[in-house]
Amino acid sequence: MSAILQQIADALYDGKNNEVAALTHQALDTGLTAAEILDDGLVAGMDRVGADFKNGDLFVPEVLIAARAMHAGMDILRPLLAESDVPSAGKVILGTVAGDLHDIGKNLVAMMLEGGGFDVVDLGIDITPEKFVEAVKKETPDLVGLSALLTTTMPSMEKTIDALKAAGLRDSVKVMIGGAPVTQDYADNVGADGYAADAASAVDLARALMA
Ligand code: B1M
Repeated sequence: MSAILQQIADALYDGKNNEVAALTHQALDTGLTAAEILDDGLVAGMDRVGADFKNGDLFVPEVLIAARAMHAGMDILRPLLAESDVPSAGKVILGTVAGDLHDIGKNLVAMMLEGGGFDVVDLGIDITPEKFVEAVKKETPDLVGLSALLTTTMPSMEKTIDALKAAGLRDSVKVMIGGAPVTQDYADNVGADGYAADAASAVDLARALMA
């Protein structure tokens, strides 16, 4: 990997957004493509953030700061990527389920997925099954991600999956779920395609579901 891409990954890991922006411009000036800078600079840096978050070496504030640095680079690359038709890793619709207002974890998942090269449509909080169904019809995503933080709102996950079935959309998407009270057993019981315990694992899971 070229030295400048390594520098971008390092600066992103350290949350240095101005440095990431300057290095991204510099990398473009040296002739590297937007796709190379995305994959081997920004995504590589965010993958390291994800791995260290998963193993407890980084915490939520550091991940948020790194995500801000990733956005500084993405803002420069986005128009170039749109022009060059670089395929995304996949399109994900994400939301916190009906009745639930918690979004800190869901936002982290969104940022990490973006850092992993996915297009993310974040529907927000308190999203009813009907709104998920509408969004799947409109956006035709590859994946639907459901987040819940309350034991009382976990049943909204099953209701959302049932609504996708009733609308004839279940086979067109993979459904991944997560949130503090959610478990793999629960995911199996409600017929989700996968469960992730944290934001970094959500990226691994999304990649596996796309494979
Ligand atoms: Co609430 N709350 N809260 N709260 N709150 C909890 C969740 C609670 C455990 C606190 C407690 O009692 N100890 C408890 C739930 C108990 C239960 O159901 N078993 C609780 C309660 C009861 C409530 C209210 C009912 C309180 C009340 O009003 N009486 C109320 C409910 C409101 C509602 O939603 N309808 C309420 C309200 C709130 C605030 C609004 C004040 C605020 C939310 C602010 C916000 O999100 N914008 C809040 C907060 C902050 C919390 C705690 C303190 C922190 C949650 C959090 O952000 N964690 C929480 C207690 C705790 O966890 N210590 C608590 C950090 C975040 C990074 O982690 O969200 O787990 P987490 O996300 C992780 C993983 O779970 C995973 O990845 C993330 C990053 O690694 N993940 C996914 C999440 N979504 C995923 C999706 C995926 C994959 C992975 O795939 C799609």
